[in-house]
Amino acid sequence: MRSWPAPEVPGLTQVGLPAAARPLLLHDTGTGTARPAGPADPGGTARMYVCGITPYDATHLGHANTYLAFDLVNRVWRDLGHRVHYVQNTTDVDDPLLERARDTGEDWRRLADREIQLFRDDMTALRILPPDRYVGAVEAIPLIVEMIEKLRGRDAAYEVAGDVYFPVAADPAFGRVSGLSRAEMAPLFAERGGDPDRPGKRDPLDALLWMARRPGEPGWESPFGEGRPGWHVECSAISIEYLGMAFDVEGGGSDLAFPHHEMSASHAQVATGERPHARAYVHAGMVGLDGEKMSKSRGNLVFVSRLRQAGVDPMAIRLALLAHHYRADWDWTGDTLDEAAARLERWRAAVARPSGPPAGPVAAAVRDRLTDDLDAPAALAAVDAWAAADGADTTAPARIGAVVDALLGIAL
Ligand code: 5CA
Ligand code: ZN
Repeated sequence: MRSWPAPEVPGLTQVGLPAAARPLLLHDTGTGTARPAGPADPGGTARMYVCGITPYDATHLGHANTYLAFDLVNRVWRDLGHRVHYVQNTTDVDDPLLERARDTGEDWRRLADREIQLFRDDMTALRILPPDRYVGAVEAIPLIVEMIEKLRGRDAAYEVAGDVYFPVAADPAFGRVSGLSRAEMAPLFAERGGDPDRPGKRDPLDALLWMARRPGEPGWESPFGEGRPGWHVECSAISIEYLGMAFDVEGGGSDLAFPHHEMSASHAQVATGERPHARAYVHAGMVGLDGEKMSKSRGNLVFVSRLRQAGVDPMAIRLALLAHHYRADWDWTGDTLDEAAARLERWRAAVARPSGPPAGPVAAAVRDRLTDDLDAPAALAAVDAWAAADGADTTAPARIGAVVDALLGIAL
């Protein structure tokens, strides 16, 4: 599937700043610790998989916040001199998409294509670096079928009334991704698309790999009957195909830690006989509106595209999101955007000055704060301090513009 256009990322050594040196530390959900993420050698390639949207509605600020967090990871790695191999999926066939299409009478494929295009446009406007591979579930069906065949070959798949399930007991490492106990898993599994009470399952937590075609729904041929893929196996199959095992970071919002990333890892580990699936599982916090998580099912959404249509500068949206730590849960309010727009104006005025305080210490502070588990709010504070102070360094405004562009993705 087509990705979206990449914004230019200025090299900071080209504008006379020193090379970055401190490795990136990221908080890993399973271990609860911040650990170095990415290759050890400076010229090495970092590999990242981030779960994409289910395209049945427009991109809201919660989605944007999650993709922005991993955009910072991408930018910090590049600044360190790494090449980045970045893969993202889009769940272009799944229950919520088919339900929405049925409710509105629209063809599900048309709905998915339209929302994917809107997502590309939103990501482009927000200057989110595109994945090198953007892969839809539908186009990945041959990979998914191959992976389910591998699981069947290892006795790690069984049928319930024509549907195929994965027995979680097949993976001795099940539970390491989320770090949750079984008692904590049970309610989350039921809440997030699982079917713990289905008769015939060996374990309530066993996850659906393949769903036999239901009347009125699309289906694809497979050795285990016509049907469509389960959700978790989609991300296992796509990530392994394009990144291999033990890639550096798997990312998404915190609602994906369990069951989605846990199950994807177990499928991958059992199918390949290797572990881990990813070296670190990194999760962004949930953005809410008026005290509730922003979600399509709750209908309390602020869409990026609506704000853009209303004439809001996408850089103000980006700054509004950056003002919150990526792992925090927080609420969007009317003030969030006003404050960001005011900051953007201050920064633009500051880089338009003929001179300012030297850029070197600011670049060092922004890098320092970002490599420490992406502390964007502290990085913004360092730029705020520069913008508020006077200085005689005539190279500084252009250099600060490059720092803010390369590391924070803000075009001033
Ligand atoms: N297609 C699957 C992943 S394979 C999916 O979860 N799609 S989604 O459209 O529901 O969400 C896309 C991404 O946005 C996921 O990483 C999810 O964790 C994140 N997300 C969803 N709602 C919010 C929210 N309110 N705040 C922050 N991130 C969110
Ligand atoms: Zn996923």
